[in-house]
Amino acid sequence: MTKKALITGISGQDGSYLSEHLLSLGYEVHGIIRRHSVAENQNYRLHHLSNKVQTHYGDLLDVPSLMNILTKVKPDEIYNLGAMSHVRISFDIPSFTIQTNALGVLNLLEVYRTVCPEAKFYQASSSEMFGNSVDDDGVQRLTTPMKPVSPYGCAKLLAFNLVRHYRHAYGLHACNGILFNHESPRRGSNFVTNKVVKTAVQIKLGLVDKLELGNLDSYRDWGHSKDYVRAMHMIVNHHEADEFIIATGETHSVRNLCETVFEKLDLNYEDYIVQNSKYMRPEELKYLKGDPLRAKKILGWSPEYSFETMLDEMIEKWIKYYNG
Ligand code: NAP
Ligand code: G4F
Repeated sequence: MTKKALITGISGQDGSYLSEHLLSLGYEVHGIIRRHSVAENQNYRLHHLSNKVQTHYGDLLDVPSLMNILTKVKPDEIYNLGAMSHVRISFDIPSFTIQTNALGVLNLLEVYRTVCPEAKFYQASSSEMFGNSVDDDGVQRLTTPMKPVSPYGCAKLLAFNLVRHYRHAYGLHACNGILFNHESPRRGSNFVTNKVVKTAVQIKLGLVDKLELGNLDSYRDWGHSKDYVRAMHMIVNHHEADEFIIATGETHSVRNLCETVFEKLDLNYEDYIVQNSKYMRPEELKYLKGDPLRAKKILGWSPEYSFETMLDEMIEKWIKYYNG
């Protein structure tokens, strides 16, 4: 029988790649989208899938919409990717962030356990939950203490614990994937990788002459979204509900990201970067490097993209875009 998946946040970066992946596996794919005043923005990452996925208006903060959609769809698998996903902006809209990223998850868990408790559930947990905790060997793993340093991280940690609690208390197949940063040509252009790539291409083409950034000395473990959505499906379909870290095990500074991208375009990043305090955070997460060993051993997951091939794909996208 055809399996049904329901994705919250289907219009986001991961939602669009996950839809493609599940369709390729023969799933019937449903997704929740929110109403936008510009109708085209509701599902612009899904235009190429418009006849293949079924979308429903809803919101994690609107319990009746969740109740209606889950009752109608009766999914076999639920992927909760919906969130206010920008860490710096979470300092500007902390209340909305906590409501969506934590209470929204509680809303969905309650409706899930009432309407379709036999379904499997995936929660998009985040390496931002670790804050500035690092093990002595310089990596974060499942046992590393979680001490978030942003409203976003605090909300994700509450949601992570709620998912754990619902699994234990109600016997639900509810899983957490703790995913480190992952990027792609579909990444929002106000996240640092896509901002650097887009602006470097604009500089190369003579469209702008500088790149304004915040902290250049933080480190991130950057993978590709396409690889990470494969992991989501593997986590949900593991025989027991569990928690996994998905990361590359490699870390780069924002400065090194800039150096690499500008070099690929035969430019020197030092000639163009201007620091602007507007892009700094009240508290910064300084260093991320995840340990993916457990996911590799137990799930058989491994990434196909490298840091370099991911950036090449993103550069190619912006060059094509500006060349019409
Ligand atoms: P994204 O591109 O920002 O997508 C977020 C999605 O959530 C969008 O479809 C957005 O809809 C939707 N959304 C926002 N508020 C909502 C609400 N109240 N109700 C329902 N949907 C709502 O993020 P992403 O990069 O794909 O990330 C997917 C998930 O993984 C997020 O939960 C994120 O926090 C988490 N995560 C991401 C990373 C990463 O590096 N990408 C790492 C770890 C965890 P609109 O388009 O209408 O705003
Ligand atoms: O690209 P970022 O905004 O990603 P951040 O904050 O690490 O969050 C992303 O990854 C999390 C997983 O760890 C996800 F949960 C979350 O949803 C999101 O996808 O910033 C990366 C680094 C930070 O240290 C930031 O301070 O880049 C630094 N940075 C420097 N200048 C900047 C800028 N970040 C942004 N967005 N814009 C800048 O101008």
